[in-house]
Amino acid sequence: MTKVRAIELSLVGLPLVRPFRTSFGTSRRKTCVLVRVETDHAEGWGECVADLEPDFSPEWNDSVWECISSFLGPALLDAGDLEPEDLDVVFAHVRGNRMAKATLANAVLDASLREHETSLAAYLGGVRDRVESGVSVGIAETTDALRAQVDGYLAEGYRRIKLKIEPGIDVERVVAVRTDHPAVALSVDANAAYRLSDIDTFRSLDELDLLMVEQPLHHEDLVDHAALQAQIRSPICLDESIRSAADASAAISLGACRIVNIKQGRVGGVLEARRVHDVCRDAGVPVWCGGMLETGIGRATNLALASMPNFTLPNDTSASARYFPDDLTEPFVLEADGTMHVPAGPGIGVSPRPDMLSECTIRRETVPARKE
Ligand code: OSB
Ligand code: MG
Repeated sequence: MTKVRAIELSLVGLPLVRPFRTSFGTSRRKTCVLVRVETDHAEGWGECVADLEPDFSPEWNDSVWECISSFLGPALLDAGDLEPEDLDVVFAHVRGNRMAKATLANAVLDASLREHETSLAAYLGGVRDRVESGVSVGIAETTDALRAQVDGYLAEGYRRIKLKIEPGIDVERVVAVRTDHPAVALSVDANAAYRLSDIDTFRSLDELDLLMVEQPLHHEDLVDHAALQAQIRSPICLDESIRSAADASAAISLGACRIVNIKQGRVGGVLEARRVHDVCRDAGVPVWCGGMLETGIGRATNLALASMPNFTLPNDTSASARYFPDDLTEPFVLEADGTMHVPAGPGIGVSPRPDMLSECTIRRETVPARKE
């Protein structure tokens, strides 16, 4: 049993090595909420995957902050002794807000595992100590700029290239990269920017031997994804559409996807991510671990998750240097064979470097206990 006696929220900001452009916007800086919980015997860390605006998901940094500070945090402080697995019940009175729930739930799990001197990967039943890593490449200014970036990442050893696309900046770019690298594992991610009526674009992409087409259509439209999947050979992978194990199960039954991108933050934390993993495994659907440009805290969590058996495709778990001039934790590095080590220490196995944390902190608050 673990009892959380204090919860501290921080908003942190880190410069990115280069702007990251997707179909929904351009990110120049990473700004996220970090949670630190304190128990009698340990501390635990959670990093939120939300960003400044509700563009990728309905949540954003300020909504996460408010949700934890006003609802989830006080409920957790009131709950007394608990197991991390009990948090679903503690948080059940708050609907949605999965990214906020994930942040706090992951921090509690981290603290509990540190108390038990168990690594997150071991707790999850991880089967590998290194995970295959790919890289997600933002929409570049020009095709030549994109080709140069891809060449650089492949030279570093990344095992899969994922190109962000949007209507009008798609087929020509993907053809260019495919022509440069006929055998590389290549995928595209549309972040929900297309419609079923864009079928001609998908037919062209279908000729390029893609590993998958990620989230081509609207995030709430599983039926249209099923209709598209019936018309193309490339497997559809869902990201935004999958908010829970129930969503994964529905999407698979409908034939809306053949691959699932698991982001633990998007589905409410590591424990729900494990349930998504299990649903997909039982249905014979491979999964991989997505990323949200996390700092080392979120990356450590993701690497542990990706050590589970059904994570059989390269993950968006790239090295610290791909994202930040200076990471919040000790930097994560890519091995020459395109893998990354899964942290083996207790909990997520890493903590923020105190100097970096104070340098990056924009705002901090201690969550008050609920008023009587
Ligand atoms: O759709 O996978 C996505 C980053 C921010 C928001 C959405 C996505 C992404 C990425 C980055 O693709 C993957 C990474 O963290 O390396
Ligand atoms: Mg995606």
